[in-house]
Amino acid sequence: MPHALITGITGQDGLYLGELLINKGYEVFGLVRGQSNPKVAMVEKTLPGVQLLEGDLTDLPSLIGAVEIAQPDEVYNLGAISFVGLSWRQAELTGETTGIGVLRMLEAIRIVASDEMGGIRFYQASSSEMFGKVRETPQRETTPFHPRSPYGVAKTFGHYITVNYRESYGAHAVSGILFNHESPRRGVEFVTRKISRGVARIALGAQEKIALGNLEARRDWGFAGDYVDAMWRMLQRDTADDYVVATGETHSVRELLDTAFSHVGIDDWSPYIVQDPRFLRPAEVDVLVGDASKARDLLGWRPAVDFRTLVEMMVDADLTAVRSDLDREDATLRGDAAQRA
Ligand code: NAP
Ligand code: G4F
Repeated sequence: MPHALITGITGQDGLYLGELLINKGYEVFGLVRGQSNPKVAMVEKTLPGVQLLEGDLTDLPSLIGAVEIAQPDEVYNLGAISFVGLSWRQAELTGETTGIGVLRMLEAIRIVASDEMGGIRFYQASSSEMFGKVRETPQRETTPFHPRSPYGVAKTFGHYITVNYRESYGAHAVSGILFNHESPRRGVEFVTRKISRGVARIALGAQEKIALGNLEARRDWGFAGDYVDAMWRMLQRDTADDYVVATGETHSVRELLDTAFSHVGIDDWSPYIVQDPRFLRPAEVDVLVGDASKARDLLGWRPAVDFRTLVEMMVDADLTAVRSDLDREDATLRGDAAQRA
């Protein structure tokens, strides 16, 4: 039974990857930070049999301890401060976690593996944010980086230190340059989920408006469940390399609004959207679209879920969740009224 250690197991990708690896027969270990992380129960329910280990990407000894206990064949480094907007407000923490955290994870492997680094395969969750102010379209593995946020800068460090450990120490270290990927498990701070949840609440009468920033930004949005399969495929290759993972299509936030609102029968969404300067960024990534032909040719990877299906899946999941929240609130109100009567 191969062992895998996943940092960021409480996040969107950690959960999908954990499911994929358990289904493939792996023993899965997950790094969880904090002394009482509220997501532990949810992770244990979603990933039966997972073994959770204490650790933090800002604390090297805890990473060494996790690698010693897990004895992993594969390490997937998904942990990060991943919200670009937050990275300007907490730039130092972002650098420590999203950037230097990669170096600490690689060092933990090097120390435990006693310089035989190649024996533990390493996946780094790199990002299309590294392309930033894009130098060519579509973006591919050879496109130069021009990051536009502290997050993008930290990811660029993480990418290059991964390449450097491959070249310096013979680490089997892979960098997956993934474009935006979403799902019903996406955090509510990201634009896709903010919109799918807002649309569901508006359709059910629980909210009046959604406040958004730049509606013209364009992203290459895919489904997270498809993308974790690409991560696993990368680590199965005998040679460590870098791969772009993307759908090859780009859509604006406006198109996202069109698709989400039309799914609940609303054709004109303008009365429901307010533009709020708080959600504009100091420097924007205007357009991203990836060329995943290397992943297609060498990994046999292709996305299965298209943009419309993804958005509709997210709105449907939020309709179900919001309905059940509203039912619970109703039941509580009825219970309170019955007690008063
Ligand atoms: P996510 O849902 O925000 O999950 C981030 C994870 O990082 C959480 O489990 C979080 O733990 C953990 N984390 C944060 N700080 C940590 C620390 N100091 N030590 C250990 N763990 C820490 O992100 P995601 O969407 O699953 O993305 C996974 C990875 O892929 C991230 O590195 C992200 O930057 C990268 N990426 C994502 C996309 C995308 O579109 N989703 C695209 C390219 C790259 P808590 O739950 O305790 O906060
Ligand atoms: O959903 P977002 O916050 O994702 P962003 O910045 O593209 O970052 C995500 O994808 C990266 C891969 O390219 C990952 F590395 C990163 O970890 C994260 O998963 O914003 C998408 C776009 C931006 O241009 C933003 O300005 O949507 C625009 N936007 C407009 N209004 C908004 C909003 N974004 C958010 N979060 N909230 C808004 O109200």
